Formats: sequence, C-alpha cells, structure tokens
Amino acid sequence: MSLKVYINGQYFDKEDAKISVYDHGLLYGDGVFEGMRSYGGVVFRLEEHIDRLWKSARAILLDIPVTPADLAQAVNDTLAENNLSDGYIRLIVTRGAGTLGLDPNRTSNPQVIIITDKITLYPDEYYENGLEIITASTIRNHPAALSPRIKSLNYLNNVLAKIEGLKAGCIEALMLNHKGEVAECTGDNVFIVQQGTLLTPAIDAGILQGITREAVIELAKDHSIPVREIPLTRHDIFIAEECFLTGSAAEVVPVVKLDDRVIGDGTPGPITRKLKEQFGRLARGKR
Ligand code: PXG
Repeated sequence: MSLKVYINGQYFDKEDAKISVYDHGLLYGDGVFEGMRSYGGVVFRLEEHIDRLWKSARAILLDIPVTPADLAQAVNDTLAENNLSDGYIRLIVTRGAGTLGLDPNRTSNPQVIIITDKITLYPDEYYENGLEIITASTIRNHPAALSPRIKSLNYLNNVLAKIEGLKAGCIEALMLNHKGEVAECTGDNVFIVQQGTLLTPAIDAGILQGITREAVIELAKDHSIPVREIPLTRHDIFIAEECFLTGSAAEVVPVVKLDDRVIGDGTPGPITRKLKEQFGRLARGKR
C-alpha cells in the first residue's frame, strides 16, 4: 500500500502528491517546515513543534490557513492513515502558487503538507563509537539576513555545509556563526562537557531553538548536571571532555573527533551516554 500524503486536508498517494511549479516554496524557498518523530504512536513534543512552526510563519508574514489544534490533529490522523506508530513526520507550509515575481501578495493559498514515513535511523555504530565531524567553511545564516530561529525552506547554506562534511567523509558538519563562534551543525544542535558542566551556545549565537536541545537541558537539570548557555569556540570543543549533538531524527549522538582532534578519550563519555539513555526513555514515555 502506498504511503498517503496530506495536502490541504486531503490525502494523496505518495506518487500523486504534487505541488504547483509556481509555488513560491519552490521558486523562492518561501515557506516553513518542521521535522519530528513519533514513538509508539505518540509524537514527541508535538505542541512545541506546532508552536515553532507558527513562530517561523509569523516571522515571514505567512498566515497558516488552519488552527494549531487542527494541524496537530491532522498530524496524528496522517500517522494513523499510514499505520505508522514509530515514524518521521515532515510538516511543510509554503506560500502557495503565484506569479513569477517575488511579491507574496500575488500568491493564492498557502499549501499545508504533511509527509509521514518510516524513520531512517543512524546506524548503531554511530551511537556506540561516536561521530567524527569537521568544521564547514560555510557559516550559519547571519541573523540580520535571515534569523536562524526561523525554520524556513531556505536551507541552502546548511546544505552546502552538509556537502563539505560529506566530502570529508562526515555525516554532520559544524557551522560557525558570523562572529566565528560555534553555532550548531547542519541539522543538529551541539553540546560539550567541560569539568562536568554541560555547555551549549545560547539561542542568540544564531541557532535554531532545537526541541531536542530543550529536552536535554531539562534532563540535565533533573539529574543535577549544571548547564550553561555561553559562547563557544572550536577550541572549546577541541579541549572538551565530551561532545554530542541533538536533533529530532538523531536524538542524542556522541561526537569523538572534530577536525581530526580527538575529543576526550575518543569514546562517548559518561554524561553523553547518560543523557542519551534518559532522552530515549523520555521520548518513549518510560521515565
Ligand atoms: N539545528 C538545525 C539547523 C536544524 O535544522 C536542529 C538544529 C535540531 O532541532 P530539533 O528541534 O529537531 O531538536 C535542526 C533540525 C536532517 C534534518 O536531515 C534536520 C532538521 C531539519 C531537516 C532535516 O537531519 N532540523
């Protein structure tokens, strides 16, 4: 049976789920999105994802033509329609079809799309041995150009950084901000451990306010692990005891090398392993 894709309240077979070539989401990357996961039929922090989608949309003056409650329901309905209990969900709202000009006022109606699919997980080996990553030369969006807090359909600099990583044999790449500080990876937030304290860049370093990041900060606090949100440099990562990434797809994944420098003893550290396990329990609802 073909997967069903939700577009504006209707389900289409995957093969027939199509959007106009005049859609400004395609023409200009004019739209917003969310990526989330469901565990045993329950979407992890669905409300937070919906809330972030609305904030992204507000920031680009895009009116989402349904209510947050109806969209949350549509996400659950689409998962049920596809019999998916452990899945990945991509929620997209585009500006809609318009003319071949930038003017968003000349578009018709925003397109609301929900794609649900089986989740493709990183191999176990990445969690057991940790990732090796590199620093990309492509920086994160300058906040004065396009706020990195907006999860927009413009991910081109992250795509370019990802390509740099892949060429170096790494599945993730570290991105700096316009000040040369550590921002985040192409699709994951970054944490380090120094002297038992968890450190991560603050939102004003120009990063996405990751939902997994927030959950990990809460878990650390629950387990009396001190957390500080401060500016970090590559040097801080080089000399860290531990490093890990967080994201909806990856959950918590250890990093053991940055730009060929071994981090800590080169294996996933105890705080990383603890938070990974705790996050797994939280997402799967057994705390
Ligand atoms: N930073 C950026 C830039 C992201 O796009 C995260 C951090 C993690 O946020 P959450 O809320 O998921 O904890 C993201 C996540 C991918 C992929 O292929 C990742 C994201 C979006 C699209 C694709 O890994 N976003």
